[in-house]
Parts: sequence; structure tokens; C-alpha cells
Amino acid sequence: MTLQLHFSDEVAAARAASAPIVALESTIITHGMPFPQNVETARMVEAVIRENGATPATIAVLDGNLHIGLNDAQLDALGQATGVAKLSRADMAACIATGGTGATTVAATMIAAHLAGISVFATGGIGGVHRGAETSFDISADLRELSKTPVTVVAAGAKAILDLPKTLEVLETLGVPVIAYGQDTFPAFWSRSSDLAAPLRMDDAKDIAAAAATRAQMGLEGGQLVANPIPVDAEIPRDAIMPVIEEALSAAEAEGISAKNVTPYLLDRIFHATEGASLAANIALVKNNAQLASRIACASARAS
Ligand code: PSU
Repeated sequence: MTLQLHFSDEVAAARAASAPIVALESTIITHGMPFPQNVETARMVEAVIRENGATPATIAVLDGNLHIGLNDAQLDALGQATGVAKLSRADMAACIATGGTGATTVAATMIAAHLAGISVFATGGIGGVHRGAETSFDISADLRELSKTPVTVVAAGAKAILDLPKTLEVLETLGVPVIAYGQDTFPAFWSRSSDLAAPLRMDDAKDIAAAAATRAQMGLEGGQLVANPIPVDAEIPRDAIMPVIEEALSAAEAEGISAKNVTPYLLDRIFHATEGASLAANIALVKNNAQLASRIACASARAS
């Protein structure tokens, strides 16, 4: 049996025309946001990509089929499905081989995007080094994927529930370019800035596309992380979000939440504690990332 990629009509047409495509993940739909906001957001994000001259390709495994681009019915069903697997590099192939259904994390989406020839991907925030990783060893597979697979990932930094200094350290060790867009500091997902300097800064989508092309010409494996700060009017200031995060982390520890369940648990807890404000911010930052990713994809298409 050979692996088949199942392209939506829209993505197939864009590929045939060598038009710019932006990949989107599906874990944010199944594990990152509640229904119905998850499906509404997925549709809005796809619309932002179209408005900015690119074609959206939401990626998921449905009944053993690897889909690159979902139609309306598939998106709707995934948004309401329960018990969907959260796929990463380790379990994606097993899910496909056994006819399972799973949502793709950043790592799995990068793998699928690369198989489909898509080099730009927009998400909310990548996974990273969890707090307490020195004892739990909980480090997201997203980081290693960034060092292996040549896809430019546009995110609002890493989620502030993580240990951001350690996350940046690991990215540096792995040789992943971390490019803050339009500012000198590394963004912290719900807040525009952390107190950490970003390793690189770029102010133009064209430069980001050129950096990826140059890495490829140099034979450097891996992608790059573009850290795009949440829009000013949507951000939750650090002083406001930090105590909420601390409370959620203590609750996760008290309840013994571990491994893949940590991030969804924390996001849900923070959503309730902020009475939905964290979700509004999350939606705004994903849309903002989709816009920048589209501009990068368009710049890459023009340059090639
Ligand atoms: N961005 C969001 N919400 C999310 C995610 C990204 O705004 O839920 C998902 C991505 O799929 C990412 C995952 O890969 O969170 C990280 O999970 P973990 O910390 O378990 O690696």
C-alpha cells in the first residue's frame, strides 16, 4: 500500500497552478478550543488566508486518510468529534496505517505539509519545554521537528504556560532560527512580549521567505520559527495572565495531568479562569499569524 495524500479541490487547484498555499493544523480545533468557536475560528482563519492571496490547507487524518485541505463537512465533523487522537511524529503513521482519526499537532502538520510540498504553516503557539522539564522530561516534539523538516512555522511564540527561556535554549541547541517579526523580544502568546530577547528579528515577509530559501541552498535541514506578536488590541498583559497560568499549573500538578494532556488541560482551565478572554486572544493571534504566513507564502512563490 502506498501512502496517498488526499487533497481538497481547492488545494489541488493551487498545487496545479503553483500558487501559494498555507498549511493549518487541526489539534487547535480538536484540543485547543471548545466547539463551536473552534470550527468558526478554523473557517475565519481559512478566509484570512484566501483574502491574502493564498490557499488554506487544513491537515488531519480522517479514517486513515491523510487530508491536505478539508471541506466544510469534514471540518464541522472534526470540530465536534470526541476522543480524537492528538498526532505527532511518533504516532502519525500508526494512525494512518490502522485507519484511525487524528488531529495533527505542529510536528505532524509540518511532516504532512512537507510531503505535500507546502513550505509555510500558520498556527497559534508551538509546543515547547514544559515547566519542571528537568524532572518530567516533558519537551514537545514540535521543537525537534523544527530542526528536521523544512517548513516555516508562523506562531505567536510559544505558549506562556511553558518554560520560555528553556524553550529558546533548546531551539538554539537544535539550530532552529527563531525570528521575531517586527520587534526585538520573543512574544509570549497571549501577551506581545516576554522579557526575553529574540535571537533574530525581521520586519518583512520577503526577508523571511529569502532566509528559508537560503537555508535550503546551503543544505541546512529544518525549518524556521517566525514569532509574530499578538495584535496590540487583542493582547492580555503579562501581569494579568501570569497569575492565571500559575494557578492552572498548580491545578494540573495536583490532578496529576501529564504528557499530551497537559497543554489541552491548561488551555481549558485558563479559558474558564479568564471567562473566555484567553480564547478571544487566541483567535486573534491565529488570524494574525495566518495573515503573515500568507504574505510569506506569496513572497516565496514570487521568488521561485
Ligand atoms: N496553538 C494553539 N492552540 C493549540 C496548539 C497550537 O493556539 O492547542 C497545539 C499545537 O498542535 C501544538 C500543541 O503542537 O498545541 C502542543 O502540544 P504539546 O505541548 O503537548 O506538545
